[in-house]
Amino acid sequence: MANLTALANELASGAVQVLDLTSPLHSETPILNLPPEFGQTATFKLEEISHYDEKGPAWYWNNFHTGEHTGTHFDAPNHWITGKDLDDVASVPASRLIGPAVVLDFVKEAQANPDFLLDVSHIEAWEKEHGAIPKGAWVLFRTGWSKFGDDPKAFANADENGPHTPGLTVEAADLLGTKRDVLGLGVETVGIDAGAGFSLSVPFPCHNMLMGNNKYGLTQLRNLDKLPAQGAIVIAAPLKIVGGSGSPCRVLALIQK
Ligand code: 23J
Ligand code: MN
Repeated sequence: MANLTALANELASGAVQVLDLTSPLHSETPILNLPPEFGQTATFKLEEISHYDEKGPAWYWNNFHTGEHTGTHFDAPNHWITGKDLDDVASVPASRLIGPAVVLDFVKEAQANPDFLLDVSHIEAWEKEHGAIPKGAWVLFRTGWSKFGDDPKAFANADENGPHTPGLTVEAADLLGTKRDVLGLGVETVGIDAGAGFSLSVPFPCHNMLMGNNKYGLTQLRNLDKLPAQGAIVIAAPLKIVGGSGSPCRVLALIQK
């Protein structure tokens, strides 16, 4: 109780700030493009119902059309075959939507090499410098990729060999999946796996090992540059889609000024 009163006071005074880590959701929001033999996700679309007009003289509202995995979104365990018997997005406990955030800053590496893969040695070196990844943490992989977020072509960074965006090695995905008690992995890119994730020795290792270990993904995050390496609290709020594999998601961070 005392802690929540202190938090309320610090929110009111600005000593604790609320950051929005969410990308705007609109018809140009980048989506994942899989090879053409696979089913494709949908872009976001608004469909107007009425706008203070003959269809509704005092009200404006829309229907919307979107993929579950469009824009800043949450990957639930049942999104991947390895987690097929685990939680759908509606069953994820609310207590597991909020946790301490750690921010692993690999902007320099991703800038030098868009195919940069975070490996176990990087995570261990980060922990040596900043302390252990706490229990129940959101692990946020900062790559600077969000600067391309308003340019779908640059965001996908694809050539004839497919997309080139940073991600994690199989071993690093296994570390987060099985050797750290985390909520999940948050990234700035279109999905939690590298652009070349399909061609790794375990295809899409982050999906495979996080979903398979009842952990979650958060994508297309912004403003990670405004977070400390340790000390922020992150709240993810996916829609409670019954049976859903994920959802567009508002992601907020609390930071101490
Ligand atoms: C389906 C297949 C491959 C991938 C993805 C979805 C995602 O990235 C996603 O949004 O979950 S890599
Ligand atoms: Mn997804």
